[in-house]
Amino acid sequence: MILNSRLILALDVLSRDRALHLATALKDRVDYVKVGYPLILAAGLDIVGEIARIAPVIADLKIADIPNTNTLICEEVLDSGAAGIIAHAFVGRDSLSACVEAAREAGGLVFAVTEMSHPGAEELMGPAAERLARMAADCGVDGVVAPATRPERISLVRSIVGERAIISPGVGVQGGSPSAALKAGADSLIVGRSITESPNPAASADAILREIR
Ligand code: NUP
Repeated sequence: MILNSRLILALDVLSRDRALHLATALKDRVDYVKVGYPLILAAGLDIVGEIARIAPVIADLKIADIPNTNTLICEEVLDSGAAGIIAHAFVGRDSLSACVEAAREAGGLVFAVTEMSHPGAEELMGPAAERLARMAADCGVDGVVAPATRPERISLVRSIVGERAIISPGVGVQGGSPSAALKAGADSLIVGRSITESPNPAASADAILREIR
C-alpha cells in the first residue's frame, strides 16, 4: 500500500469532467482516489480506468454478497483498473475470502469495513466490530476501514489488526479530526466533501496535509 501523503481522496462527484478535473488537480497530494457508487453509477465503470491513469484507485463498492457474486464484482472492478477494493466484513468469512482471493489474482489490495463512521453504525456494527476486525485479519485482508468519527474505535481496531493498514473516513464534514484519527492509529485518512466541495480544493487538501504532518 502507498503511504506517502496518507491522504485518500473520496471522489463522490457525479460528473465525469469534474471527477477527472479534481483527480488531475489533486493527484500529487493524495496516495489514492477512492471512487464509489455515486461516480460509477453516474459516469459508468470506465471512469475507474480513466482515473487510474491519473492516480491509483480504490473502488469503494462495499462488496457484500455471496462468495461467487463477490468474486465476479471484484474481478470486474479490478479488471477495470482499480488498485484496491473495499468489501464488507459482516457478510462472513467465505464472502470476504472470495474478495481476498480475487484481489490476490489481480495483484490488488482489499480493505474490509469493520464499523462505519456514521451514527447509525453504533447500532449494529459497533457491537460486532471487534469480531469483524479479527475475522478480516484472519482472512488476510490488506487493511480495514475504521471510523475517524470515533478515534477510540481506531485504537481498538489497531490492537486487533496489528500491522495491517487502517484507512479512516469521517474527517471534516462528518466531524472527525485528522490528527485525532492518526494519533489513534489510522494510517491514512479518507476525505471527500471537505476537499471536493471546497471553493479551493487544493488549498483545502493542503490544510489537511499540514495537519497530517
Ligand atoms: O464508514 C465509512 N464511512 C464513510 O464515510 C466507510 C466509507 N467508505 N465512507 C466513505 O468515505 C463515504 O462513502 C465517502 O465516500 C467517504 C467520506 O466522505 P466525506 O464524508 O469526507 O465527504
